[in-house]
Amino acid sequence: NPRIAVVPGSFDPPTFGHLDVIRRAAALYDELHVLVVHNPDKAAMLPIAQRLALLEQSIEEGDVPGKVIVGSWSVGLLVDYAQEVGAGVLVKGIRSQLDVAYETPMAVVNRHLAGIETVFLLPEPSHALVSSSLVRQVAGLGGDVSPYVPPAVARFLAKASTNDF
Ligand code: COD
Repeated sequence: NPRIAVVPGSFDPPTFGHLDVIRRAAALYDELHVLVVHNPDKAAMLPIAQRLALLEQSIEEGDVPGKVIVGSWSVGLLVDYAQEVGAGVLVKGIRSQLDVAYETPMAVVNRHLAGIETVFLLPEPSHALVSSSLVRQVAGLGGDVSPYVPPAVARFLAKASTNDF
């Protein structure tokens, strides 16, 4: 049986932190579904379709090895998607105690709901401080975000900085 995992996130926008988790998860599983999920707790900057396009470009430009499928999910439980594609594992990145506190109850619920395990990866230290919210803030104020995001995202944000999203 192929080992299939889902890497869910808001990816608003994708960052080097995300790409690090995706690349390392891709090395652990036969098939990886990177899934843009609407997070009702967060006010979005980019529409889902734009995040999908930027993720696809970032994964391609980043030469992520293995079978990586990019998709989005906005109706129903995340574990419904996982079961639909035959994934037994969710992979998430843990930057700090805050991430542990946020992810722990979801991991327990997802295991109870569907027997889906959550695997946590610790970030590469050089990317551990990067977050989409930081990138949104710097980009919104006209700053250079290229140290924090893949080139495709940096290009998009530089072009979009004079417009509204
Ligand atoms: N280094 C390492 N990991 C990172 C970094 C970094 N610099 N930045 C982000 N990450 C990790 C995050 O910890 C997370 O694991 C992932 O990358 C995505 O991060 P974000 O910020 O893009 O996405 P979130 O945290 O807003 O996404 C949360 C989900 C939408 C995935 C979450 O809310 C979820 O799992 N929802 C499930 C909905 C559901 O089914 N609910 C019912 C049962 S709980």
